[in-house]
Amino acid sequence: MLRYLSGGESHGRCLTAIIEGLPAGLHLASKHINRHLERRQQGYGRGGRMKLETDRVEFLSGLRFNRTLGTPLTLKIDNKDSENWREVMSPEGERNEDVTPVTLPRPGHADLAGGVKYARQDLRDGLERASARETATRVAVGGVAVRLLEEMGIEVFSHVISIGEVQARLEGVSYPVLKERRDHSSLFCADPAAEEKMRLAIDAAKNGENTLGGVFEVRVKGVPPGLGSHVHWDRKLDGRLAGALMSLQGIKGVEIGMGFASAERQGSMVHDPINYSPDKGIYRPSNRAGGIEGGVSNGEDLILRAAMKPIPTLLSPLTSVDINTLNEDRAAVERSDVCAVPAASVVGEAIVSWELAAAVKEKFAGDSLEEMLQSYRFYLEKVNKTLGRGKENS
Ligand code: EPS
Repeated sequence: MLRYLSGGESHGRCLTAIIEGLPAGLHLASKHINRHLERRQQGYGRGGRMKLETDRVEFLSGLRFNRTLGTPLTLKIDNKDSENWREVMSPEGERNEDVTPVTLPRPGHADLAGGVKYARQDLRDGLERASARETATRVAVGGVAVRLLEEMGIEVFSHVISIGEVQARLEGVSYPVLKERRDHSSLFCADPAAEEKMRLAIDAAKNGENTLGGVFEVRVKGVPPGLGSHVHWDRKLDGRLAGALMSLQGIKGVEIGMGFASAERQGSMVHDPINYSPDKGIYRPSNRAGGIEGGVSNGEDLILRAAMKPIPTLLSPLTSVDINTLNEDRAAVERSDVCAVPAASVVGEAIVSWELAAAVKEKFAGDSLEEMLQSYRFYLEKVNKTLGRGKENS
């Protein structure tokens, strides 16, 4: 079983994660993680915090000469900004009188619900952990998962498809072009014309002291059929991926393949026919299902989309209530981002990578990478035979 726990507050000293269940012998270096961490810090519309941080991973256990040991892998990312928050976030000692408590919860953030649940008088006790700073850990952990998936030829890719009301038009854009354009876009959006309009929309939101959400898409290539299972609810791959994406800060909706649009059409316009040709074997001429049927990957690309609400911290705040005085007032203002959809797309990629790596580990269990790969190849041979592909069929 592949699992992890993470710790860390937004303005505490550092973020940490411990991953358990990685196979031994996986090649891993900080550069494999830092490339994703760097991307997560980018994106037009982010606030001042990202100028202070340079997220880099440090391995504290589980790795020896760039090979995993099969022991718990401990990761650490420093919060550079913590230097400016020593007094406020000190783990020990007496609280300084100058440290003003946060008592005006921001609508849309975890401030009020978290404060009530954990019985905190200073809402900072909860908001520090609810902050999207935590997503740096998810990206680091996802980067490790990406290394495992790469060994199996599985590639995870994400891009932004809308910001506010501006939608990217991507009909007919091939996958290599999509990747190329995404990598050259300040919003990780593969439609340059839409990107221009999205930037203007972000500027307008900023000028109006407002924020903007949007939608990102995650695609996965090279997924073998058979990840997840139809036999029990908590093993269904779509349920696990959707649940994991929903757990990302700000996400209010997830769809797979045709998603919500499939509810408006008749069955023949929704399901993907099953075809056969001697050269391809059994194949699917379309992929409206987004690569998952019955909770099991069907060998097609996975296609998932997640909708992010606008950031709850507003420079012109909504009405709130002071939890001490019960007087209505404007919500607290914290330094924040105007739009973090591009960053969320990088986190979404990491989240999907992690869930897939966990599913891969379950299906091709092994204590060493070699053992896992052996099981993987054996299984693929069987699959190809069943689907009438390759020599076995001639
Ligand atoms: C966040 C508020 C901002 C964001 C932060 C998420 O942080 P700060 O309060 O320090 O300005 O920048 O995101 C990150 C720190 C990050 O690394 O993504 C929030 O309240 O959720």
